[in-house]
Amino acid sequence: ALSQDKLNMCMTAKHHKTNPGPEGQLYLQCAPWRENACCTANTSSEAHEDNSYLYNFNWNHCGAMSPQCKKHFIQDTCFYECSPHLGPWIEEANQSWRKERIVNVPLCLEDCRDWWEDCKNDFTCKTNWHKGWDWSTGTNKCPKDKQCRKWTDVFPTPKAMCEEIWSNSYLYTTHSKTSGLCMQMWFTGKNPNRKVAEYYLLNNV
Ligand code: FOL
Repeated sequence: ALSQDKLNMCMTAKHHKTNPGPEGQLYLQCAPWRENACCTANTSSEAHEDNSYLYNFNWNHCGAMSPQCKKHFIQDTCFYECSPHLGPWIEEANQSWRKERIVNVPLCLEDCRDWWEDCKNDFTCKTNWHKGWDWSTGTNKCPKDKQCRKWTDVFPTPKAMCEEIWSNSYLYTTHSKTSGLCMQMWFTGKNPNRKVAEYYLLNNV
């Protein structure tokens, strides 16, 4: 569109709808977005699959990812694909697979900390999961020069993980979910993130 409503829009990316709107049925962890979403029902169910057609991404690249860790990656996928309130953080991306991306979305402390805590006994080989994989088999494998290491060696802190894993999609904050100053990956009921986006839009930060 010529003019965009920054408080209610979808980024131009691989699977996002052109405009947000209601989706009768979003699957499991993506269900909180059903009243207004940038994802389709199909995308929401794929978000729960290993090696889904969304990005053919293999969470189990250093052995099986634990279920408690994987649930956060599923939630991140729902947040990334479904959120209609990311307007203040959408920027141009010169990438083959998307025209736009999100940068420095202020993530609530609990969401980042719980994610890292639930993954800290898992293993990975890379800090940035966007780039540098071996895709020769059709799904991402660790490149030869990157060995699997303990999660905590790759990501010493929640901040390191939340910021580095998706190329600074997220900004680590010490704001809690009740502050109104951070975006929530996990919520139930009415989407609390519109008010947060409104705040950042108004205050230009
Ligand atoms: N979640 C959040 N919060 N932000 C994101 O940006 C995000 N992005 C994805 C999933 N969840 C997200 C998409 N993930 C490749 C790898 C991961 C991926 C999408 C694509 C990929 O094809 N990587 C290639 C380079 C491709 C290129 O940049 O041209 C590689 O070298 O591994």
